Parts: sequence; C-alpha cells; structure tokens
Amino acid sequence: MSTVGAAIGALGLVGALAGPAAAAEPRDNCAVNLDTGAFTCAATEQQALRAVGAQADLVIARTYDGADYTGTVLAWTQARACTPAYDAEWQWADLRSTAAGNLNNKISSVRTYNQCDVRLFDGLNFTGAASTWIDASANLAAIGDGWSNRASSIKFS
Ligand SMILES: [Ca+2]
Repeated sequence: MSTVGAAIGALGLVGALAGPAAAAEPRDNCAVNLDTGAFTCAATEQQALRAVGAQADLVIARTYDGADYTGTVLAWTQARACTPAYDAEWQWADLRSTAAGNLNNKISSVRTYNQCDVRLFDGLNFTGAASTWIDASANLAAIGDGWSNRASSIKFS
C-alpha cells in the first residue's frame, strides 16, 4: 500500500509542477487568423499559426512591439494575398484583444507581405488620426508625426 501511495504522490507532484513550468516558457510569437478572428501566442510562430488554424494561410503582416522588428511579434494571416488597390480588405478594430500581451499602443515596427500594406489608427474602431499606408517600417516613430506605441486599430490592404 505504501508503494502505491508513493506513486500517486509522485504523479501529483509532476502534475503540480507542469503548469507553472509551461506558463514560464516564452510566448513571444503570436498569430491572428483574420478569417476566423482566432488569436494566440506560443513559443514559436509555427506553433501559434497551427493553434489558430492558419498553418496553410499566408502571413500578410508582422507587427512588433519593439523597433527594428524586435520583441513580441504578431503574425497576421489570411488565406489569400492582398489586391493592389487600397480598400481595407481586412481589419482589426481593437488591438487590446490580440493575445499578444495587449498590443494596444505598443506596436513599434511593422513588415508586410503578399502585396499587403497596413494603415494604423490612433483610436479603437478606426477612429482618430490615421497613418499613411505602410509597406514596412523599422521605426514607426519616423512615420508621419510619429506612430510608435500609438496604434489602437489596424487595417490591411
Ligand atoms: Ca492609440
């Protein structure tokens, strides 16, 4: 009986330690599936893309909370490339809800792919000042009157 008790105790200990250990892993790679609205963060971008069901999708943009494409990265995915015209093909109205540690007023650099550009808005729901359409910027502070740590909503085209 004492052997069984010891085994159960050991399993319980392993279970208790697994949670905190997993939570302490870096989760700096995030993904948003613009088709479904699903978002999450994980240790790698591949894991994040799989978790939001976007592993076969195109990454149309990456936004970073640090300048020079550093820090937490959020990959925005969609099933097809953007069209050449600027017509806001996809959008995200509230950057407080991106699972990326709350990217509201935190995006500092951005890259785009597959013919897409991004437009940043100071306010939620595309209100307030808007940036120009941006193809890429390693330092959003240098765009217009300054767009580092400012965007609260975002459009893609
Ligand atoms: Ca803002």
